[in-house]
Amino acid sequence: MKRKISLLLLLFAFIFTIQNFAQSVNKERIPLEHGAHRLGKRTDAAMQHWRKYGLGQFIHWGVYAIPGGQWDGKNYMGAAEWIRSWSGMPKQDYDNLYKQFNPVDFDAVKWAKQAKQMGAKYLIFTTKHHDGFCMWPSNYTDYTVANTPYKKDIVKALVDAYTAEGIDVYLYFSIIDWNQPGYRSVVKTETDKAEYEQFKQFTRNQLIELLTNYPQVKGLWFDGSWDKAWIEQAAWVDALGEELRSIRPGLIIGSRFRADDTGKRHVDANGDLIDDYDQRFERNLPANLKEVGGNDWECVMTIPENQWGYHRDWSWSYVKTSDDLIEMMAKTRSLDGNFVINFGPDGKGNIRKEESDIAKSIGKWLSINGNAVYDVQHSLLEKQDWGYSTQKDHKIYLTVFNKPANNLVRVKLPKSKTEGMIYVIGKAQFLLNQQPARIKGNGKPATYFRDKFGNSYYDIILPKAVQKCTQAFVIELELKEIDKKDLDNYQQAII
Ligand code: H76
Repeated sequence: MKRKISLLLLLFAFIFTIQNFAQSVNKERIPLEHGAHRLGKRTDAAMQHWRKYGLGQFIHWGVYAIPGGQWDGKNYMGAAEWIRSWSGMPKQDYDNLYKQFNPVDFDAVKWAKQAKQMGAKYLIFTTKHHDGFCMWPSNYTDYTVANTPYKKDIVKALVDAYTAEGIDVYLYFSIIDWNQPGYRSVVKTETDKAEYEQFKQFTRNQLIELLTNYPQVKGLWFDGSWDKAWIEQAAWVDALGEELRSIRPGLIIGSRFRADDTGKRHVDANGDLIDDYDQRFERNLPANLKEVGGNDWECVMTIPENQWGYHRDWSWSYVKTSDDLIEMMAKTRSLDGNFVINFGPDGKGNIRKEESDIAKSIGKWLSINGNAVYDVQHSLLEKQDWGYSTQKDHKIYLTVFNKPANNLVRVKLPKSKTEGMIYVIGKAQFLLNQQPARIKGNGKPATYFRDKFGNSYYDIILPKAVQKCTQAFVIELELKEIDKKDLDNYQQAII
């Protein structure tokens, strides 16, 4: 008996040691001074607010809107806001374009009202793209809107107009600056080093200037931060980030600002997200929640394939429809991200018709189905063929993008984690016209059935009005957890 006990003890000790060993291997982390400074999501009010947005508007506007992807009779197929760098485009011509910048049709209030009507809850605006042209009168360079025929501060006009509409403003800022003599993509020589130091100070000055000039701004959206020269400055950039956050408590900065000590971007060498939300999903959506990795994230999307600034010619790539964008927005929300649609106004300050039409039609859709998009999270339901689902408290929203040919939406319910309990649908209605859904059971007047594998489903027959729907529609459900043995009573009760 004694021997048995001591053998057992020995066995336990052995298991314990192995477990400890495995844990310490798992836990072994690369020590980083400039990696993620927090594990998991930010929990403060500013970030909780960010998480509710659902839909944002991006605006790319600068002197590149004047050529609009074309110069001297030539059509440049690359991104219009990059035209200065495309071979064939004379740099000198580009660098003088600002002398013509005079967007006489620009009306910040009109843009803000349109964004509001579309249902956007935040704006990201290009204060400075890679060309270095500043849409605000910066004290640190002459290459700004102040020295154009237009003269006026565009950033201020937009911050004020959007804020007045209740739309939060984030400032896009490119680290790359082709107009600054000190800018380098790589620092090789001592001269480079000295010049780059100047550039770093210039960048810091401009960022502090932006936060000082526009106190309403909620965050900074960085781009062009992939250069080796910038990545090598990880420690300095990290300190700058802290400084910016101290100027504006609650400031939101995505994963594109800084690299970690080892040069890794977005996620650090330990796999943890750098800063407040994942900015990798540009023009691409994650496939599932696993890819999201439990982080906040955002997808910025162009309407044509890859045009951000105004391009006169949209004929050569697929141009997304409002339905395409609604599907992406629904998918994004079902995976806990924010979806942002880009607009590229022309050189006069007009938003093109294709974009205005999209804004209108998304706005119309959201005015009915907004509950499925704003202030929601991914739902308890697994991904199903008819579309995407989101959840707020006990309400689940099904955005049916693929209307079944048999007009029957089959909803597979999650399994209850509590022994003896099952999920049933307490209430179901279409947001479309607030009609209660007719729910069909298994040939008898019931709402629910189980297959032989123990999966539970509801079959929702689409009413005539919904059958005619040519766009995605939303069904709102309320799930209930009930005792399995009460199912029969319950079915009778809700018919
Ligand atoms: C590459 C690149 C840039 N990042 C996008 C958000 C656009 O600004 C594009 O020019």
